[in-house]
Amino acid sequence: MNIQNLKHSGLKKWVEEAVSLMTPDAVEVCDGSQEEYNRMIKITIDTGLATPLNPWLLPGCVLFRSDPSDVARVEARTYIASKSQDDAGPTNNWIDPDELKKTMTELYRGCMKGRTMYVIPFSMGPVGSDIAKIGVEITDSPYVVANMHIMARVGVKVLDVLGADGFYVPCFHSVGKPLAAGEQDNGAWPCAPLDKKYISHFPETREIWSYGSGYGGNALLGKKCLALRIASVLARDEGWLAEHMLILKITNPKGDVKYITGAFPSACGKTNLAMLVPTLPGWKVETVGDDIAWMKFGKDGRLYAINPEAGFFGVAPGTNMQSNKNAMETIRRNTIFTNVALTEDSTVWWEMIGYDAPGKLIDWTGKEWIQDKGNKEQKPAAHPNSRFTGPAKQCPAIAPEWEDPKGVPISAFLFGGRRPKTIPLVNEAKSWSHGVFMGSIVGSEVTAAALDVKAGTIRRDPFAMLPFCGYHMGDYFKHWLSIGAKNDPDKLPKIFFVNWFRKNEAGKFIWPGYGENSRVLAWIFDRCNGVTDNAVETAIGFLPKADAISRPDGVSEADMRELLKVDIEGWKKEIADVRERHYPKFGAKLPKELYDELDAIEKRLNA
Ligand code: SAT
Ligand code: MN
Repeated sequence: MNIQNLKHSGLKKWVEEAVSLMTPDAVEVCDGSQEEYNRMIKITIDTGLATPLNPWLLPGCVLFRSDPSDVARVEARTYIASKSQDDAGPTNNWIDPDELKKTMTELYRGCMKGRTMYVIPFSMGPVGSDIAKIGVEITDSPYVVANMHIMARVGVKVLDVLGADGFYVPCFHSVGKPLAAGEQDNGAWPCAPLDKKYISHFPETREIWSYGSGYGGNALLGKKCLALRIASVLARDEGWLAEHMLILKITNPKGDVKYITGAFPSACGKTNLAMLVPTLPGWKVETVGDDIAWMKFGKDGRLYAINPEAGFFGVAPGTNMQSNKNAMETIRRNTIFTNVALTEDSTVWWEMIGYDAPGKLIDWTGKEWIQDKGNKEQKPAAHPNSRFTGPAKQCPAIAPEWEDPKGVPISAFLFGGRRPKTIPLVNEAKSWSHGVFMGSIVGSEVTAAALDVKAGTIRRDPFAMLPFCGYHMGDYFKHWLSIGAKNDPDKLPKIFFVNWFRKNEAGKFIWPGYGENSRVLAWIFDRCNGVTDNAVETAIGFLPKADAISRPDGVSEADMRELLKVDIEGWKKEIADVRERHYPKFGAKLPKELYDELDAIEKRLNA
């Protein structure tokens, strides 16, 4: 489609201005068709960026290898450019919006020379849903177009809903590598050096400007940039929630259904939990979303969630038939792999895929790689942040309701992190504000010392939103508290803290995790279903009674007692850590109610 087809005069003008600034060789408005997807893939194969995979074993799949400098989100180059720095808060990078736009306009000038500009109209959420939002991404990367086809709903159907004057979030993206006359990428992943990369958000004007990276959340602007950073601002202003949460559907043996959302920092198995295969007989878990939840109150006073995405952008290493059978089956066809290893028969391999490397591989840097299990220093064949982009509709466990425009009614929020000590297997908040307190202290213990932290400290990532909140985190906590104050407490979801990662003295995990987590979900389900005799009230919240959670193989009665006890000394340290090292990071905007919760727990622990 060409620009003349655009009926929305504001959109047309915006695209025309972008064309004169970025001077592409051609412009194309994406229609979202299969033909278009196939053409994007063909272009990337022809320019040497993509490798087609074995059509019998992985039909419709391709592999990309990015530049070694462009393998993850770049938080240090991600900006919240609100008018006032105080609105971005102390945990976001900030540049004055006028200054940032000036700098980036110069970078954008002529940046698409030698390339085609693609204009991608996309809907985050089912097209036409009241909870959904529309964005339009301008990009010079066919890899981005193909990924957006999978991760969002794109094309003509979105333009139809947008109409002549609908609201959309304008998103600029360029890889930042113009081509000279006759020059081609020739297999070299295009991107700009780190100090030229910018992932910028303008919350007041609801705009996203990204430059210099072609990878993941830096470039697929519907995901973290729109669905979290910009949407969190919209949600604050409009009284809803845009959260970094999975959404799952759970059915008990009687056929009763509940929906649960959950926030976990990275590397806690969020995608695995969303696609869990229960070991508990008669229970069923289905997937609505694995990464983001948008939630609004319905007329009945309940909170309804949609998954704004249409695909999974999941971490490959560690994904296998035991950790996540449903993900493995989702990505057998029509999937884009990025930075995994290539086998001799043109399939894919990664660390902890469940079997040894079959022969000689090409690693993610494009070099020959032969597995040497004796060599502990051997570099991995797949990049640790290598990814699959797979259509959600291909997931065998996808819930039939996953595209319901009304969303699904939420009964519980889960928060959790990797905590070898102190935090019990599961713990229900006493109240909404106690639950917000729990969300605000989420974190994982640092296992290997990093530059800025020593091993054993807790790296806290409140609500798993620290890198994704488009405004001051103190105001974000306040927004969560106000949701509780404004709505019927009996209709609000209950809030739970879970921890699958407790270790014993010998450093071994006490709880087996994965499908066995269904035992904990069953207790949570019952709590939401009005069961009251399965819990005891303690200083830190409601804990399961000794036999309220059935024990999986290998977990003794003593283990269970350990998993469910109130570790008074551990909690006192936790409280001190939050008081001294965590809450002060948010400055004067940290709501007093959260300090009140801290005081109240401390008092109960000392009683
Ligand atoms: O690259 S993404 O931001 O989409 C995924 C992630 O880093 O969490
Ligand atoms: Mn995520």
